[in-house]
Amino acid sequence: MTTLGNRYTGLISRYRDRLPVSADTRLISLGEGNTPLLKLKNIPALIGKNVEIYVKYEGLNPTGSFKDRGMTMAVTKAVEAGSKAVICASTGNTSAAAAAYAARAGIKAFVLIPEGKIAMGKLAQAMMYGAITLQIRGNFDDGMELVKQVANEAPVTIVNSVNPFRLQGQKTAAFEIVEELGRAPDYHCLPVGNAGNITAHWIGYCESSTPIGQKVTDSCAFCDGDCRYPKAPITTGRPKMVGYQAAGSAPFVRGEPVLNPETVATAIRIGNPQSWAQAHTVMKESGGWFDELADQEILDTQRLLAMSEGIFCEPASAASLSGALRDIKSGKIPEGSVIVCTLTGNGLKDPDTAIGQCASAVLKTIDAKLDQVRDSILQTMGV
Ligand code: AN7
Repeated sequence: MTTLGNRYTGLISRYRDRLPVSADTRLISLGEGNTPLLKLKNIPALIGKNVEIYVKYEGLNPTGSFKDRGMTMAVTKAVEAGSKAVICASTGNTSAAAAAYAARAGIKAFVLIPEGKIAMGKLAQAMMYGAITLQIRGNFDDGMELVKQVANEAPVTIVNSVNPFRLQGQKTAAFEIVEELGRAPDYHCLPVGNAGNITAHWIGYCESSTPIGQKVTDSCAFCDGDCRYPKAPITTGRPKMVGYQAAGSAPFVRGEPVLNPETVATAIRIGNPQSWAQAHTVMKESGGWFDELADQEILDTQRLLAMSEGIFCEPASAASLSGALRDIKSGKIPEGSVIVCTLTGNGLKDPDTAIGQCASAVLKTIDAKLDQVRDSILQTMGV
């Protein structure tokens, strides 16, 4: 089959030489990746610090989150292996992505989601893309255990990030950043749930900076000391990786699993992270750290980003910037630093939480009369 012109056709085609696919692998893609790396213009001045902050806006992926990067690989490899169905447990975004890529591939998707605890947009996506959507009376961690067990008893491929192809797809975000900046950032901040994404980014940064033939990182399931997918390094630097959790679901900060995780940032309402060991390796190798944020800090930053930069991310995503701003203010992240924060998901995913925060402040009801509209404008502008 030929393709017309010079279209962008997704991250596997772009990074084919650094991903575990062969020339005749049928690629399942929705044009994911290639997301904007936006430099914040107003927030650094607001906090009075001389730093360069970039946000990687992963909410502009086809299903509205970074999960598409991993899912294009996971579903491509599932189809290559002859699988007819994929399954995942999810706090919402993984289920949306699994459902969409399965639809694209023409196979079935089964998704287990915690009843009442996923954002409305994500539920709409899973249903609309035609996934068999099983709401469980339990949380993500319960769902994850069930998925692992049922995969032994039914012909389904797990597409949670325990599937190593997921991390291979997600590592490409680091490639894009290094290529665009011409160097690695000094700090890379992410929200952490299962810690798959922070691990994947570290793999990507390491592959971008490891001479051919050397071991890339202990976090990579494909790296056995003689990496199967080497590529000439394009930079020598690597960032410190910083992972932020919601205080009510912060197993990495507690040092042990959290039994009943709670947070308004439902995407990261995870108490028993699947990439526990890898994430600790990432911290050791990169010199980074984990920290936690109160729900209110996360929401305040979500709103600050929307109002002062015009960028709308979901609550979980705001944890990366929220933590970064706190650590910049305290000096833990020093002035002069180049910082990248991943905005993992689109703000439109969770309209209820957004409206709940702003309604009384910015939503006014008036009659459909010229004078009332005019007065509202004049009052607001102080004229
Ligand atoms: C917006 O969808 O785990 O640390 O089931 O949706 O790699 O788990 C979502 C995770 C951050 C955390 N931000 O990433 C799921 C799910 C958003 C997310 C994370 C998620 P990991």
